[in-house]
Amino acid sequence: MTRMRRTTGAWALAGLLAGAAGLAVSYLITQLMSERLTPVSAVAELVSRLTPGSVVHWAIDTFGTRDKPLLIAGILVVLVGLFLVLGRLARRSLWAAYAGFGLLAGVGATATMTANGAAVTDLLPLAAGLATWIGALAVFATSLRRLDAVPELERFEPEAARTRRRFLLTTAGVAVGAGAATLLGRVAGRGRERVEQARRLLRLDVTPPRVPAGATIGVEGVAPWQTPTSDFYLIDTAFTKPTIEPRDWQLRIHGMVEREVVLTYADLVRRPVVERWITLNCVSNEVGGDLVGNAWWSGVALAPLLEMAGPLDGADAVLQTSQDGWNCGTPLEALVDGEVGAMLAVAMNGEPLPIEHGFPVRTLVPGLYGYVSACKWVVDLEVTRFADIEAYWTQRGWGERGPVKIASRIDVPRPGTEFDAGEVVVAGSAWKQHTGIAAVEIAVDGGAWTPAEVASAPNDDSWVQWRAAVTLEPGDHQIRVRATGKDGDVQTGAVADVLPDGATGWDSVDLTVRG
Ligand SMILES: Nc1nc2c(c(=O)[nH]1)N[C@H]1C(S)=C(S)[C@@H](COP(=O)(O)O)O[C@H]1N2
Ligand SMILES: [Mo]
Repeated sequence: MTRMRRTTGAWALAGLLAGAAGLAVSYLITQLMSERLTPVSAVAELVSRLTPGSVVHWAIDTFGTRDKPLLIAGILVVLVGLFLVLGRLARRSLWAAYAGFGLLAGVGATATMTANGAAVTDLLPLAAGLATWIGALAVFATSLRRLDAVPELERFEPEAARTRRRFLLTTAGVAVGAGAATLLGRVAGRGRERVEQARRLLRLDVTPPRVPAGATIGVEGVAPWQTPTSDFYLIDTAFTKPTIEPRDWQLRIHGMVEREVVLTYADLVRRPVVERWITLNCVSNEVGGDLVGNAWWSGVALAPLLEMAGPLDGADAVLQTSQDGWNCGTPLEALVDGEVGAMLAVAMNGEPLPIEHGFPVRTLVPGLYGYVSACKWVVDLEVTRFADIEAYWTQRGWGERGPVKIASRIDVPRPGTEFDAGEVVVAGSAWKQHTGIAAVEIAVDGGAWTPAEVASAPNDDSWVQWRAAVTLEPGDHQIRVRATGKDGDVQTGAVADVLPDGATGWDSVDLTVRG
């Protein structure tokens, strides 16, 4: 028994060091991938997301706006405690300790995958961290088992001393390794940190968003008319997000043009600012899906820039290329027609673009799906012909031009909601950018279409909210929605998949009225 107790501290230390090594490795990999969140900060975000608003307000009042670092520090303290416990547990059952680390990784994975814009590759740092936890603990356990096996009487024999030395060497090795990974992570993360810094220091001549009166329909549960930046959907193929300092950014406009134009960031923001509410949506958005958002974008009109370059006759496309190599082909006419309002955006909802949304500059073209138009981290515009190019998604079977299709969505009630007999309020959003929504209708149980009330929108490029009240008999019901564009286009009920050029079909909700 005394022999066992002798190494309790050593087992706990092993747990701590294995834990620290795993954290360090996952940190290093997130920095190498220039990810926004480490597994720990993802958990911090999840915790603050799950915390009631009143508690968050209290925390901000009490600790200032730096509640996030505090939360991260708190999580690290909890982790240190758990690592020590898991180390001790490993002596009794190595597998139980592995399971404990697995559980912690599971929490990290949940937090990572529920964060906005999560992709499976975001789990890579976590997987590497878990492998490190298990590997390091296994190495420690082997060496500690040997130490535990030394009989009390032989503690001072040379053999025992050698075993102890081996453990101490392992300890030092893991500690140095963890320290080195952390330092390397800091170095690797410097690029992103510098860009975040530059972004924070930018003073752009843009106005903050003001949601126009009348745009909100006033039904709780409808997606907010202005999508908060932190909830705005994220789609890109970039494994590591480009980190570009404004002073290093350049845009080259070339190809079938009279003269090549090269613009720096300073050149760009010196030009008149244009600002507009624009709803952006993804061609991969399913009927009823949420790959759509509405924001207040500030930037510079694209048409005059292309005019400066002077597109040549015969050109009908612009191949836009991102710093990460992704590209898209956009109809030239949508970019040179000033009325369309295509822009190089530098700010979203009154703040410089977040790195994930394309900092420092991205394109926006009202009326086109993102995959053919909304190039993030844009650095190159080549005026060309569709016949001569194949962009990233067109190579993969998606439509070449990508005009948005009219869509409407039911946000309220949630599917399966039960009501008492009486009036049921149905509400949601509808959009057809650059055309505008003229009407929204609902139909109960396949019956006649009846008009819904449509809120106003400041322009035809942003979505509208709508609501309708219906009185339903007891029983199960299905409500459908369809929209009509200002061009008279009535949303079709024909069901089409998102591939190759956007889903069609009516969104519906099933609900029950109690008798
Ligand atoms: N560089 C780059 N830009 C990109 C993409 C991409 O993969 N890489 N995806 C496009 C797609 S498919 C969409 S829907 C929008 C999404 O923009 P968001 O992530 O800011 O919402 O960006 C577009 N711009
Ligand atoms: Mo997309």
